[in-house]
Amino acid sequence: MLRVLCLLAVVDSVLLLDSGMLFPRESASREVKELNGLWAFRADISPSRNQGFEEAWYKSRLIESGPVIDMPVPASYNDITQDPSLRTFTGWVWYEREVVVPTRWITDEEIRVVLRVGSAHYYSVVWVNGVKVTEHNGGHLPFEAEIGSVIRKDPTAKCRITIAVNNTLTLETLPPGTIQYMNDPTRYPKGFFVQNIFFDFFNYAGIHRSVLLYTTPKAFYVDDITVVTDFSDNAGLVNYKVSVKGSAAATLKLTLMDKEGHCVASSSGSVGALKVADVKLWWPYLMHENPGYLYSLEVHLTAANDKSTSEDVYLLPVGIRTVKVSSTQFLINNKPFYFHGVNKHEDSDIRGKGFDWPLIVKDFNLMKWMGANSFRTSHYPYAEEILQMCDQHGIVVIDECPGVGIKDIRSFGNASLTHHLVVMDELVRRDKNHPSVVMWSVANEPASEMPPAQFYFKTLIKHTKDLDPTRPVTYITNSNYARDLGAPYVDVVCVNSYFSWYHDPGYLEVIPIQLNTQFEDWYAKYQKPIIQSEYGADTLPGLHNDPPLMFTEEYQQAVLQHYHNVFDQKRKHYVIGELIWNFADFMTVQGSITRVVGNKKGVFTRQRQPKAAAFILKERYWRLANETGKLPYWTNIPIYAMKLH
Ligand code: BDP
Repeated sequence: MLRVLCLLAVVDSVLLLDSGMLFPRESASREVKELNGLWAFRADISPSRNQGFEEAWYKSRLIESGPVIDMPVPASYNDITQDPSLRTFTGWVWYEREVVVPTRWITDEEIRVVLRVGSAHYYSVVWVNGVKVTEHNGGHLPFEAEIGSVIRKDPTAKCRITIAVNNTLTLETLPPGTIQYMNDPTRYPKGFFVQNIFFDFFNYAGIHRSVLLYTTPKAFYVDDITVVTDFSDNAGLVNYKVSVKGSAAATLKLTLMDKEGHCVASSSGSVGALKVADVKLWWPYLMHENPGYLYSLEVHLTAANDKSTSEDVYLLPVGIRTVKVSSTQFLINNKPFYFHGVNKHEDSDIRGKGFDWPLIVKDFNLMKWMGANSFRTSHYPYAEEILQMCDQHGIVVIDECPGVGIKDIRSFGNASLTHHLVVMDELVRRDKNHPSVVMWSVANEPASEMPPAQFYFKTLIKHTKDLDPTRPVTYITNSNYARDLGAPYVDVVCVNSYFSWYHDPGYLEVIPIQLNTQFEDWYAKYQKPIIQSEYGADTLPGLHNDPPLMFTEEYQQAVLQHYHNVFDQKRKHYVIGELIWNFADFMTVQGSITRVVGNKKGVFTRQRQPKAAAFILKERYWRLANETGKLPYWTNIPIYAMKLH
């Protein structure tokens, strides 16, 4: 009983924001309408970038205030046209689309109609039929607005949705940046300015994820669900809390179903625990013959008056598993888990950071092909559909917020910290129910040796733990173990290092000693498990040299092998994972002469073709899986992967 009460307290602590952000799913009471496709688009190229607001472009059709072009949604706008100024545009761009809303959604006052944007980078303002319905600060998380009252004002009118998006990064955005005006007329054209950034990927912008309309009942609806799972022996436990919005007195019924649709537990009331006999746990890929097992939690709200009965139904996939950290191990379901995986980016040709199913499925096939059991969402939250795939396939995720490039001391100020806390609220609210998410990462390579970093990370990490006491929290460091001021607060030390690349370039022989020292130093100081969260080398596919020279395929292979030798020593003790930088080549700014049309540290090209290093990782990861996962007769191993065994 005490255990149940403790977990219920955990469930309770997550709900700090005033509404939920459940992924829109169709059900008996909910409909979803995708608004993806071609939208009208115009960049505001006025020197102030403010013409759109001054002239209120949202008040009428966009084409009436100037020329428009076709823009696909979802996609970054940067690589869609031949216009170099749009590629690097900084400021407001305007999107617009007219939508046919089903008549019933308008005439039936009992329907709640919600407009949802999966993500738009960075700051967004949204109007419906010229009426502002919401704005959102932040480029990687969803936001929504109820629009029923606006579209009901004139039921005969089309529903015109206008979204203005501004990609400007400042010292208080996440990631941070600065705008620098170049005022010397002898060197720069009039009004010339640049967007400085402190991170190593292209600042793609636009509407990056799906725009949807969805419905729920209006009188009452399921606003949020939090589940926290546990098990003991054969019994699983799903502690839940459902938050209901609306005025009607409704009855809540919960049913947990297995994969075959059989009810395995049921309950009523907004807070409680479901007990599952003969539980099938959620296991990572390659750790069990049946990974990614998901139950389905049906949350059913009903209310009746003298005339009718109404209901709201929401189905949440639930994986039952636990996560724990000791001083030397990362435990999933009380068994040691070793991360052998990748760091990724949301990045591809033409669509930039735009959501794309073919790309996502291809990436999952590649990760499973190479035996990767995990990835980090470097350096920002990825699309929810990606996490859903991870849940289903058992791919373990370190979920990172966009706190990348916090290098300027002014980005440790109050305004930055406050925004960072809100972003963590939004991230945890969105991703808390994914069994695949096993750890939060609050930042990547901040200037954690600067004095204000101590208070900043202490506060941020504590806040994240308060939001979700069930998952460990980390940030990714590349600073010296002796000077890192945030490390005392993390649960797992995640270190990036590029020996023989940025340090001692070309000298492969330094890797064993430097990597060994790195691990020994960090462990001696903190006695916390360590993940090598990045390592790698830029490599041009098809470039060869033996003995290995930097940028050749041979050099990337050699770097990996040198690192792996040390990992194999240390993983017997306290090293709990290795994540290659990077899964695939990705686009960067032109500002650095160390980048030739992007960062080439991928083990796959940007088009997802393997470099030689991909085969080294494949062999290693399957070997590691066989050592730790007991899977000789793994049923899902495709024929091509079987050959290795
Ligand atoms: C690391 C950063 C990552 C970079 C990588 C590199 O975390 O974003 O892309 O270096 O330089 O320090 O390739």
